[in-house]
Amino acid sequence: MKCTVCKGPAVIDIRRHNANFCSEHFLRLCRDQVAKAIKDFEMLRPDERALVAVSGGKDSLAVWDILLELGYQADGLYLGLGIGDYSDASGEMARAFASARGLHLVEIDLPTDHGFDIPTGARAARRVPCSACGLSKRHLFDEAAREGGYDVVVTGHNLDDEAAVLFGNVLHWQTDYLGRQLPVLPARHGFPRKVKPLVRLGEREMAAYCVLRNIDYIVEECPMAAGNKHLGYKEALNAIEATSPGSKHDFYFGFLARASAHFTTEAEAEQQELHPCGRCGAPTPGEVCAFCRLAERATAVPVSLGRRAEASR
Ligand code: Q46
Ligand code: ZN
Ligand code: ZN
Repeated sequence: MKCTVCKGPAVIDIRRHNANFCSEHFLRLCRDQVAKAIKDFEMLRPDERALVAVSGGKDSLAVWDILLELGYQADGLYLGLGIGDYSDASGEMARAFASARGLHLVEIDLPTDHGFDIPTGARAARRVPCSACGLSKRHLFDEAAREGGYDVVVTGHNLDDEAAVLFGNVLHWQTDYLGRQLPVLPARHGFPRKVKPLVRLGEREMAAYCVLRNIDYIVEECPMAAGNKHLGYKEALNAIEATSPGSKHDFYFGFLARASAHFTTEAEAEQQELHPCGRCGAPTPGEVCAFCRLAERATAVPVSLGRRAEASR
């Protein structure tokens, strides 16, 4: 297998590009794809400060690395979710990456700083863990970006993630979500801009990127992900992609080019009705935001004392 660019020995094939790459040209491809996404969707300018939501997984560490390689100003934000050993190990990966490179990592620990962990919060609020987790992450990322004076929050969602979310939203015609499923959400109502620079790169490419760049990342999935519908959607799309390379890309980018605008009016209408949360000031459609309500219910249940004592910043 030879590199399509230089004819040297290739280390990876990318079927949707019908091409093979050596290490150097693969790393260049990853940077070029991120640069193209940033330019096409006007995600980020070099004079802006970005806060990268880092989980310790391959995608978020890779996007942080690529942004720095491209010359952007990017700090990291690690959020400790209190999900047992998984959180301990993922925090260590994020810290090791940052300290080896002398980068600034902002840390928030849900059990220490807000008095509850995701498993407790989900049980108390009778939500599935990923729902309690997702709303906590959105809230705390926004808050940290506002407090730190960052212009934009960056997440490591890749093409596989976005195609799977789109697949689920189309399957159930969740039109309000479809209107917001964009690689850039502009800043408004006190929310910072949110961008997903990895939308042109797949999961397998991000794992290869980390291996070739010697980035250690947490390989285990979050234990709460078991039974998560998105894993099923990813498997379904992988089966389609195997027989028809490029399908995920066409599905997602075809949606952005030809369909997403049809759903934005509904999403915009919801945005208009936001006002500050009575407790924390975050924009919300109700009196009290979803995070404050979750925190209130979750802290009514004592967090296991062991975990609280263990949690550290
Ligand atoms: S961390 Fe949180 Fe994920 Fe774990 S609880 Fe679900 S959403 S699966 S990316
Ligand atoms: Zn090459
Ligand atoms: Zn609030």
